[in-house]
Amino acid sequence: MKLATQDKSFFPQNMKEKLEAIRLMGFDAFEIDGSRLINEFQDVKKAVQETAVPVVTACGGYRGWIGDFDKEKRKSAVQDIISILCHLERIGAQGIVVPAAWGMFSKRLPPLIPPRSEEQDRAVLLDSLDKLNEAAKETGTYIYLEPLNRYEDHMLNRLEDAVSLIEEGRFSNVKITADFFHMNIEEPKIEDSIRKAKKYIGHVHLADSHRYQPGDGHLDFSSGLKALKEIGYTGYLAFECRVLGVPELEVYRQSVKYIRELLQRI
Ligand code: LER
Ligand code: MN
Repeated sequence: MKLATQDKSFFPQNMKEKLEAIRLMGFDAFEIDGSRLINEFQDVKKAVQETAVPVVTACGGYRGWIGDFDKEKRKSAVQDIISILCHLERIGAQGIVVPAAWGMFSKRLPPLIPPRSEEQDRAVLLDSLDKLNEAAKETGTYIYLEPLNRYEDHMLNRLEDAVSLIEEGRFSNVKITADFFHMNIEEPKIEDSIRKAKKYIGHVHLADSHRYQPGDGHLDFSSGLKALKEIGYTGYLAFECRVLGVPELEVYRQSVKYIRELLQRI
């Protein structure tokens, strides 16, 4: 398994310097914001070529959500994600992380009752994913569908929710992002859920129990990483976390070391 990171405020702004700093910190690759990929495409492409540090995935950076309540916003999300996929293809990247929606509605917070039925949610998601699956096939990329915890999304919370959609739609190019922070809240046992979803896990997000850097909280990463190893997962573990402690860069580097050591031991 290889390590990637999203952008951080303490990384250099310049893309080439950013990728070089990422490598020095112990990462193998970068997960980029989708709008930055598009807006600074030539810069990103050149930086990847010059540093040989790959951009492997995109996350965010598009309008609306694929499961948006608003039809026009869903259309924008699908359209923007397709454009991001086309740019990812041009730099040989793998795909984009896509939740059903993020922060649009939670059934655990007032007003508790969403404006759409579960059946309608499902129909809308299948429709968006059908369009995205075609675009992903054409570009040789993947949609990494991401279940989020109950407070951040009401449609897809567990890995099995994403599996069920992928199986119903028979989507060849839709896989799952297994995010340890969300799994820690939603999965009864992270390692069992990983094993059950083994055919579909294509990407992983890492953060500790409190959404800060791995190693700082109380999440047991070793059992989850062991399950990933057992199922033959050889993809990226992308750090998606805030950083607690100073200096941030050093604390972050320690966290990379912590995960690398765990990977050696499992
Ligand atoms: C949000 O909590 C999250 O995990 C992101 O990856 C959203 O795509
Ligand atoms: Mn995530």
